[in-house]
Formats: sequence, structure tokens, C-alpha cells
Amino acid sequence: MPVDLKQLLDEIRRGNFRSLARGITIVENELNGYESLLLDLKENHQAKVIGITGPPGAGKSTLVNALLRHWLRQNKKIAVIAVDPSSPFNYGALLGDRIRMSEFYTNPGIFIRSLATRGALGGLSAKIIEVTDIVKEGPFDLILVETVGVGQSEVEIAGLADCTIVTLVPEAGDEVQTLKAGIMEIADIFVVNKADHEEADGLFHNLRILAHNKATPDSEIPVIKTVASEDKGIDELAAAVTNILDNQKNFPEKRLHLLSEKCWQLIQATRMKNINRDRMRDELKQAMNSGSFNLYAFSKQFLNS
Ligand SMILES: Nc1nc2c(ncn2[C@@H]2O[C@H](COP(=O)(O)OP(=O)(O)OP(=O)(O)O)[C@@H](O)[C@H]2O)c(=O)[nH]1
Ligand SMILES: [Mg+2]
Repeated sequence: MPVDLKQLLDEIRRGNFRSLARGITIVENELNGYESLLLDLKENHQAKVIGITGPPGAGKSTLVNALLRHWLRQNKKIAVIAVDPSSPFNYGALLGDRIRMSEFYTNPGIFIRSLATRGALGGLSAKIIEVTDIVKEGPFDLILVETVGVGQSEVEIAGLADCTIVTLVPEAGDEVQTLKAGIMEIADIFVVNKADHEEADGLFHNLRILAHNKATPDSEIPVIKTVASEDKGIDELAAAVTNILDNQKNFPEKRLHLLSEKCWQLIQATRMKNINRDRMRDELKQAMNSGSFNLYAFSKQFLNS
């Protein structure tokens, strides 16, 4: 691996924010050295990854902020990855001074990065995995990953997290119905945020029933009410997160699923490396004009040419 990349990784490991930011940019944009950087990552990380997901506007960023403040009081070192944030105001507004200050230190407490990875090669999840892997190389205790939506991509990337917080809000209506689509499987904790709204009790109650029906003798998914904007319920939430992290046994099944998908993509990309789509198109055009065209024979021949 080139000397400067080795140095970059060393600096990332020592907690240099600038180097980490550069490393992420290299991975995000697949710049020179992208592959070597990923190939040299270690797997003995201390950082725990906490996923925060939920519908747009549920208060995920506000919740992340509140959790940050909570854990900062315990001197935790934290990284935040906000994926495709539509309202990035929070982190800047509350932590602005800290972020600006910390740029000048080599051992800062918080690192924050937004990713706008929609449309990225290999899909959203492919990039988040790579970026999270780079961030894990830094000396963090916790990595918080905020993703919008309660859909397929969240189910896909759930394997990233050691603990997944699914954030719901009362005004989202009959959320519980949509929960059946995989969310129950990925949630380690349910948060009913905006509990200052009246209808929160109904949602809370329904989630409790759902969690209870799904419970095993030794575990039931906690359902926690929060008012993130007023720091209410945050201590309880942080305690629930810690409890899950501390009691984790083997790696979760969802991680195997994520990594096997990722591995499949990597193998696919490697296998396809020497296949030029433009050349394929040109040759296809020629073949189509040749009179005796058979698509299947053509593909086979092209692959072997
Ligand atoms: N009343 C009330 N408002 C809240 C609460 N938490 C967050 N909000 C407000 O809800 C709005 C959305 O909060 P965000 O934290 O940006 O929500 P988000 O889920 O990160 O939104 P996206 O990233 O855009 O999906 C903001 O105006 C917050 O101030 C809460 O507990 N109660
Ligand atoms: Mg947000």
C-alpha cells in the first residue's frame, strides 16, 4: 500500500479528524487508493455502532443530539454519520462550537459527517458499510448512524448496528401497521418520540403489545417515550442502549445477512471488472446485423472473448 495511505490510516487510528474526513471522501468517491484503504482495515474495533432510523421528521437528529450530550458528559468519544439528512441543522446548531474547535485537536470527542449517497454506485447500503468501516478505524467508543425512512434500505443496513433504535412519532398515524414489514426484526429499541403530543400514549400502548407478543422468555424489545427536543427520556434510552450493548452475545444474524450481501456485491464487482459495456454494445450491434444472431450464444461467446 502506498506510503501516504498507510500514514493516512495511522492518523485515522490516532483520531485525526482531517485524515478521517479524507479517508471517507476517498471511499465515498472511489478515488485513488480506495481499494487499498479498505483492504488494510483492521477488525479489532472497540467502537459500537448504534443505528437510529425512522420516518422523515420523527426527530432522529434531535434524538442523536440529546444522546450526544448525554454521552459527552461521560467523556465518550463519538462519531455521527448522518445519511442523506434533509434537516442537518441540529448537529451544527448545538455542537457548532465544539465541532469547529475540535478540528484543531488531534484527539477530539466528536466527529460528524453527513453522507448524501443516494444513487451511489452499488446502492446506498454499499457505501454506508464502507464509510462506517473507515470510521470504525478511529478511536471512538460509539458510532451513531442516522438513516431516514423505515423501508427496505434500513432493513438492509440493520446489520451494521450493534443496536438499532427505531424512532416513531404519534402523528405518523397507524405506524404499527407498517411495522410488520421487517422493522420488528431490526428494532432493538422502539422510541416513541414527540411524547409531548397527546396521541403518543396510543402509539406507545400499541408498540408495547407488539413487543410483548414478540417477546422471548429472556428478552422483550423496550419501548421508550422521549421528548427529544426537551431531553426527556434520554437517560432511560441511553440506559437501554447500554444494556443491549453489554448483553450482546454472538454477532446478530442480521449482520451475517448484511455481510453476505456485501460480499456478494464485491465478488460481482470483481468478476465484472474486465467487462466493458460499450464494447459489448458495439459487438452486439455487429452480431445483430450478421444475419444469424442468437443472444445466448452471443453472451457466452462475449464472456469468453
Ligand atoms: N414537539 C416535539 N418536537 C420535536 C421533538 N423532537 C424533535 N422535534 C422537532 O421535530 C422536527 C424534526 O426533527 P429532526 O430531529 O430534524 O427530525 P429527523 O427525524 O432527524 O428529520 P429528517 O432527518 O429530516 O428525517 C424539528 O422541528 C424538531 O425540533 C419532540 O420530542 N417534541
Ligand atoms: Mg435528521
